[in-house]
Amino acid sequence: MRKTAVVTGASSGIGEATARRLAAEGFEVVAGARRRDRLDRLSSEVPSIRPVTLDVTSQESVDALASSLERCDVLVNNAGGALGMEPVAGGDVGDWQAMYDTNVLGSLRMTRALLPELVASGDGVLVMLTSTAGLSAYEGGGGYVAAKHAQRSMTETLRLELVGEPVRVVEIAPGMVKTEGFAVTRFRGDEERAAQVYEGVPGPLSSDDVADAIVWAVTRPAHVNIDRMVIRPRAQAAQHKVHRVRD
Ligand code: NJP
Repeated sequence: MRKTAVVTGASSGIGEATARRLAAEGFEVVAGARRRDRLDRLSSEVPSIRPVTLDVTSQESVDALASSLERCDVLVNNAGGALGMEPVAGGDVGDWQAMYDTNVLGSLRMTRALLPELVASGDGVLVMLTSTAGLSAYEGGGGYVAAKHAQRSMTETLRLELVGEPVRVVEIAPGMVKTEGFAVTRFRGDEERAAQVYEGVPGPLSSDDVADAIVWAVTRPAHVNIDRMVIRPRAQAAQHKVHRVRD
């Protein structure tokens, strides 16, 4: 039976690119997200990708996905993102809760649901999409910085707790990635404001750059655990040290 990989947040950006690359590597891919129309399009292009409607903030939805699986060898906890750029003093409690629910608790729900299958596979790989926002703070990072720090801590704790089990725990922490959704979601659909994030940056990372790293980490030999990979564009030396070309 072919190995199965589950990718959350596979309807756009890094998740979609990862689903495509894992399928090209020979995995059966279960692609989960809320926007089913986009998943259906992806699946019609790549038949080894199975679309599943998934909301990682709903236990019921996560359980439904888990019970539809015959096996799970790889879980990529990618669903997530940022909301707003207000300073902490003006932080919106609802936004902070939503970011925690998706990035942290969403990863927890998926991990709890699929860990038995990952262990049973004999060589499971759990990938957490964190962020360089989980490594250092930046002004306006607010609830996103807090959530990604929490997700990173959860990843480290899990690796300690799983030592001796046949499961690798891999953290991928990207810097600036120009994806379809990330900045648009952060600025609530304001495309102009979203475009400014990448303005003048010669070569932000693409979704495919990050997917490439994920698939590389997943396809190392079973005894090789890539603990954390930090990937930034050459033009980004630190969270807020970004080279921009102005005309
Ligand atoms: O963003 P985007 P990225 N249940 O908006 C899904 C991290 N990251 O690829 O449900 C299930 O294109 C959503 O699907 P839908 C970032 O924090 C990024 O850039 O249909 N799925 C979509 O497929 C995140 O963890 C950057 O709306 C849910 C996907 O998530 C990951 O990379 C930098 C969901 C988001 O795709 C992918 O982000 C960095 C839910 N409740 C870390 N809510 C960057 N782009 O610069 C959302 O350091 N999704």
